[in-house]
Amino acid sequence: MAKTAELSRVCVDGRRLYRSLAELARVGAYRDEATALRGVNRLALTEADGRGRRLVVGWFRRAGLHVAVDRIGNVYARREGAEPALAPVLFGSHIDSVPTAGAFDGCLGVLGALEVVRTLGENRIRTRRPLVIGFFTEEEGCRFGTDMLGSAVATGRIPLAKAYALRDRAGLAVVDELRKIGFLGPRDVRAVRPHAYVECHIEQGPILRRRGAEIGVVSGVQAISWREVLFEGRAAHAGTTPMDLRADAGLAAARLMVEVRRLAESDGRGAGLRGTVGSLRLEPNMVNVVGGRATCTVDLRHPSDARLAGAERRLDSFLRRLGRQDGVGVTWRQTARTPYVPFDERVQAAVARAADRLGLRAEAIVSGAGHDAQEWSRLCKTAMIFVPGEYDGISHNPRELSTPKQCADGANVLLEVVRELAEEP
Ligand code: HGY
Ligand code: MN
Ligand code: MN
Repeated sequence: MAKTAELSRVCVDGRRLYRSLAELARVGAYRDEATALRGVNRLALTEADGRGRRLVVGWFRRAGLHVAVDRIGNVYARREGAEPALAPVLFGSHIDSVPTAGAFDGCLGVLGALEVVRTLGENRIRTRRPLVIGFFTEEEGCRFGTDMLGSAVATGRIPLAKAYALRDRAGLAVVDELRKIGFLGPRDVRAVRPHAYVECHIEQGPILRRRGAEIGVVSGVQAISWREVLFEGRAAHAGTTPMDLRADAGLAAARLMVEVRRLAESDGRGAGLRGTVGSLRLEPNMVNVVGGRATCTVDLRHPSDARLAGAERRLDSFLRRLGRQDGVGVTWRQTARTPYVPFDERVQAAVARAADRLGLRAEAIVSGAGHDAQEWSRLCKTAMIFVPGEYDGISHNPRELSTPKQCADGANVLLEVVRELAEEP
């Protein structure tokens, strides 16, 4: 791999990067009652996501990039290389968000990439390979039920037709929502075959900050399992129905929530099993009616595929027992499932070297969160750059915060790694 030590050293404009993060965070901004902070809600393919997309596409065009949109709404912005026929270096992330987001999740990777391109342009640096910035549809997965959707379609894990048919809780389909915001693009979803992929992202956890590390060299992404569980009991009068005559779907859901926590805690502390029941809908959800139906989601994660599979089996048998115990119907379906994904050693080494050249303390880390990078690693050599966050790296919460230095450090490492990859034959 060509060493950028021979290449002229340039650095990003950290203030401009931070300003662009703040400006994008104003799209979909809301006042968060729980934290009294300004949060971000740009759920995938909503009107706010459409506005955020248009803002960033405008910045891509003003930076001289050629923008293309594919049929699942992924956006690619190309900077030509000295040898246009060579496969490009792809770098980016996502700008869709959970409903209680901060300003950095995903956006740092996309706007950090834009900052890299702006910096190369200002310094009249032409890379050998073309560079392509990407942002991908529905990375979060929380509106249409499966994560990294756009990247999974672009890399062949999820068929386009299946993605189009996914519906949100209101029954709105992906394809219609893409059309509604004007991002049902013409480009074939498999058109981009990168030479390599790099993603800069906030860690979204406490590890780097607690260890005093400035850069995370991400070795891989832990395995993820999402399922939706439906409990079907019997709605009944809260006052007249004796306790032994109830088929209470809400009670069953509560027992599931406690069991998921018990499963995770019994797996031992540290990098073990993580289990979350993040969404729970009770019907008819009325003060004087026993819950007739309860729909909830279970998110299980583990760095070990075998240990995650074991946890899934234990959960399956618990659900079967629960149905008999509470006299409710129990059905469930898998909505997302990805194995542990290791990243490419060579690209990880380039991240570590770049951090070293920049005098930044780097540590190896496994990602607890899912990322677009894990999908692109199916097609090309891939790795990620993490930056630490304040307040124990809290994320999916408006309190999410990485400092201007932390963001600039990540973007400078991204600049170094992308240049190195882009000089490869
Ligand atoms: O759920 C995740 O790990 C990511 O935020 N999509
Ligand atoms: Mn993210
Ligand atoms: Mn996220």
